[in-house]
Amino acid sequence: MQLYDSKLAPNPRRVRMFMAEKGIDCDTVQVDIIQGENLSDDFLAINPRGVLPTLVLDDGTVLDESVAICRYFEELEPQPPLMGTDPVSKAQVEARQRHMEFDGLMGAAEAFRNAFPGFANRGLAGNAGTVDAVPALVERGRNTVVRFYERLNEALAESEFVAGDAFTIADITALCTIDFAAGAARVPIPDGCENVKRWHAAVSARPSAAA
Ligand SMILES: N[C@@H](CCC(=O)N[C@@H](CS)C(=O)NCC(=O)O)C(=O)O
Repeated sequence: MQLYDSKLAPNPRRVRMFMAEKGIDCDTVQVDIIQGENLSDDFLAINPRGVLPTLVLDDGTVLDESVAICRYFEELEPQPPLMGTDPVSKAQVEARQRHMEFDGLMGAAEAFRNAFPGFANRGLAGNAGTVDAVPALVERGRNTVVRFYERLNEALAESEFVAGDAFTIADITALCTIDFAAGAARVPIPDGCENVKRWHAAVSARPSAAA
């Protein structure tokens, strides 16, 4: 099993963190997105979509999409459960994980992608052809992230973790989103979002956060 990974990117980090929580290890291959290695013929022969993370199983099966890869690991190694434990909690975790992606990660990606000079003609991730960046999307993406922080702050007033009282994949997506938003997209956790700050400190202290 081999994980095609990219150290600085948020989606591969989600999978690394998920694996670390479960104590799963595998060979990794670093692919430099900034230099466009993900668009090389060699990588497109593995994943024609040109995105990371990409997991290649021993029988040659190729899995992409972070959550699909996590689902595979959840089935392979159910403990500790990170995607819910019964019909209701599984649905709730999935909903919260999607909220973190749509409310936060997409806005942060939009803000970063459309501002970063190296992506001036790579406005969409992966093998999407030549797509110009749209500068107006930087502001829109940043505003989306601010709304995400505010909503998350309200949710974390009610529960210890993003999807309730257990640490799940929704926390992993939220942490990777926030660290990417605060760093690459330059939208740190605003003052006033004290619940988010408390949660962020706690989740960042988990050993898996260093994965
Ligand atoms: N929905 C996909 C998104 C994958 C994705 O966009 N990954 C980014 C890295 S965070 C990527 O490969 N970018 C390549 C590029 O920017 O060309 C997933 O969750 O795996």
